[in-house]
Amino acid sequence: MRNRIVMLVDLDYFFAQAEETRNHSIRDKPVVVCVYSGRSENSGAVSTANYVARKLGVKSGMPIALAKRKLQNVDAIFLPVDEAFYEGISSRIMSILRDYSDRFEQVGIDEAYLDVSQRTNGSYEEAAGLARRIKDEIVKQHGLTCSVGIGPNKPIAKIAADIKKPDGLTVVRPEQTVEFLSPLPVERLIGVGVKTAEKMRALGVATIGNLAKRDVQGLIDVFGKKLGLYFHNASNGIDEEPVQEREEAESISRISTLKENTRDLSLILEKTNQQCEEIQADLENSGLNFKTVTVIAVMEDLSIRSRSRSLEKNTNRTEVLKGTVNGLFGKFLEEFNLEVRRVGVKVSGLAKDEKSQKQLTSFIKQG
Ligand code: DCP
Ligand code: CA
Ligand code: CA
Repeated sequence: MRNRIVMLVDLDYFFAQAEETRNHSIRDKPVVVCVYSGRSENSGAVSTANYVARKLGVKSGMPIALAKRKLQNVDAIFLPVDEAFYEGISSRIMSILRDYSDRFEQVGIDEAYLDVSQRTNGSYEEAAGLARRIKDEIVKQHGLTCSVGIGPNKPIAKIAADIKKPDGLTVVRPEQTVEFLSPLPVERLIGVGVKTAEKMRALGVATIGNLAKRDVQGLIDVFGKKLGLYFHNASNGIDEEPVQEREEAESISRISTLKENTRDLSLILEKTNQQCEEIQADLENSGLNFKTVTVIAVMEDLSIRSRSRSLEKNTNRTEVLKGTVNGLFGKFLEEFNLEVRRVGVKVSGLAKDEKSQKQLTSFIKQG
């Protein structure tokens, strides 16, 4: 049987690196991307930070105030998250990755598994070359680095990608898996959290190698059948989960902050029209159309409001989307008396576009 080869591609310090691409001058400074809760100036949490900031002790999930203390004597850049901007980059990179894979599975905004067994003919050598080409293309097209792990299955590819960051490329051949996994702490395995790790440590199991040497029945006695078996297999580098396309997105949305709070419909529509066009591009790329349109607004007092309208039948026409959004926001402003701070558009009730379906069938028939 041919080698199975799975690749995990994960973008480095994604939100912060995305910010660096639109403002090169912040590159060498600590960059911290924040989710501001809006309650007071520094309330909220760090979403992510570049490696300059990480060296100074800043981490994802940390309170913004703490990050500011860690960086108080340096020229650091604090920015609010801009999901729409990152989503846009992400979807363009994902479509590059999809083109490089036999089978593709996106698992987060900045990472995906690629099954490349077929196109590399089971050669790890070729897979490494392919990974280098992918890395080059993402740098060339988007100016972003990523870290790649290559292995015989998903968990090994994932652990391999995490081992060397940023801009890493780690290849673990089937015959190297035991040697690769053995010295790593058990927490590296998916499903081993702090509590389980403690329990394992109490049994004298600290590394994946220790775990692999345990008798399966002993593990089943302690953790139950399902988990015991899983730990046994995982620590021995065994995993059969296929790389599988996820279900279609149930909705596509964009949200962003207005330059200033406003009740001016034309200013709002300027932003939402842009969002509608981005959504339309996503729909087009995935051959989908929509039935329901939702407008979302974060008001000046940070309350969130939304209004929806469902159409008679599915469509993917931008004019219909823009028109519906226009109508909904017009009514919306009559209904609420506050100024609007952030606006968003969401389409749902997604279905495969018949036209693209037909094209696909006729394409198959011809082929
Ligand atoms: N993210 C977040 N809050 C967290 C973790 C992550 O908002 N607690 C967001 C910001 C990250 C993005 O998700 O940029 C991707 O998460 P990763 O865990 O892949 O982390 P990064 O890409 O930031 O860093 P790394 O270079 O370690 O992959
Ligand atoms: Ca990442
Ligand atoms: Ca990630």
